[in-house]
Amino acid sequence: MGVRVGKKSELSATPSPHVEAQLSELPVPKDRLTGQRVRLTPVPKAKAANAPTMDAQLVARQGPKLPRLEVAMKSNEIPALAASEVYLPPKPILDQLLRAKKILVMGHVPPDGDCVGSSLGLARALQAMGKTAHAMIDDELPGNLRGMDPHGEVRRADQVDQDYDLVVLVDVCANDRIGGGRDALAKAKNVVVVDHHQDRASPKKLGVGRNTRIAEWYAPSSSASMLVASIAENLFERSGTAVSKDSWKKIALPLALGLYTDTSGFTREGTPRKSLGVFKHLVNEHLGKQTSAVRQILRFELSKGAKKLLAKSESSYDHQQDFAFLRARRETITEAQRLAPDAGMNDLRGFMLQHLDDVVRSYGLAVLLWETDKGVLVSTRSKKMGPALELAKHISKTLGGSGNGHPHMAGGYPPCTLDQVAEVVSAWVKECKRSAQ
Ligand SMILES: [Mn+2]
Repeated sequence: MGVRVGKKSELSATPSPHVEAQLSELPVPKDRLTGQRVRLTPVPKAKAANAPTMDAQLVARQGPKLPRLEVAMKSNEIPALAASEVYLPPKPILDQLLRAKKILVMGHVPPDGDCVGSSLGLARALQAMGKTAHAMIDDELPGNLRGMDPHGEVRRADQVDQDYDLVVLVDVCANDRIGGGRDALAKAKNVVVVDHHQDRASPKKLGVGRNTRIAEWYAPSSSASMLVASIAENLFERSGTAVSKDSWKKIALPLALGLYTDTSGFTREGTPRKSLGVFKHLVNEHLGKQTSAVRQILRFELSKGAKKLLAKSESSYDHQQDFAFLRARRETITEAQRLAPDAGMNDLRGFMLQHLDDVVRSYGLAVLLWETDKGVLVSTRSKKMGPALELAKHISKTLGGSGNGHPHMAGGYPPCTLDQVAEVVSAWVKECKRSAQ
């Protein structure tokens, strides 16, 4: 069902879906949650060589750390690469996109840079081919992503038309993660899914009938934007579309930002060199070689009062358990909103997510609980591959809601109270700690 096509080294440089699945199913071994402690304990070389851990294998496959972005852009160490040199999209995907005249491209909620980048990038690429195409994300964009859509091109579910002949899902493959977009998806006769997460699409998960034609492209990539970049290049070539400099600029900018955000600016452990190469190509070829101007688009500042209040949200930083736990209750969030009237809910949450990404560098596992009136948005991060996804899946298994993501960065949305989720999380961490002893 999942068509996996890819060229050369990007695929071999990233964990195969098989390996990822194995990782997420593994019980949490001794060193998973206590990365720091394990590093303090020297492992005899011979033993390490004989029995490398799954993590060690992954890191070995992914190669050494990437150079800093500024350095990489100037040096020849990382060659610029067209995305189509790295990935070849499956023919059924390109065929459907070439055939369709009116297309809706959807990303997930809450949105991240990659889903904004890939949906906007693909919609604009299709427009450049003379098609009618709309990007849709059924949520407000957080402050740091608003600059990606200055003219409000990205539609909400109640702004889409009724007569698309193709619906494309990017960076997501389930109808419980697209908000009100599920109605338009249910009506679709043709569906294309472009995703780099582990889950695969099915008629049931998409909420479509058996007669709906589904073409799926799953590829283990650092971002969906990178896959869309390859799709755009291939579509233009196959259709013989001459794309103006200005159009390419509008297409390349969201894609470059999608790549940038999904890899935390190419600092995330295991980010393949090819990802940076593709970013370099987009920026050098289409964006006037202006890396800093590209990154500038993501700048956003919360009011000091709101920052302070959110910083005061319940949090514990436990070095012994190697665990940072952040909890934002509805009351705290409402007060922060009052202090920062210009900021949206996703801005406030985005601020906490940034903090989460920061603390996971010092703690093996970091979790944010964000209480809403419908449930609790859970975000998990782990230094190593595995725990973040294992915990997200454990929460959804115990409390409901979809739990999914990457081995080091996952989330869920169980329909219950913050205290209920907090209890499950604490118990899981304690259990991991206990079984590690
Ligand atoms: Mn993504």
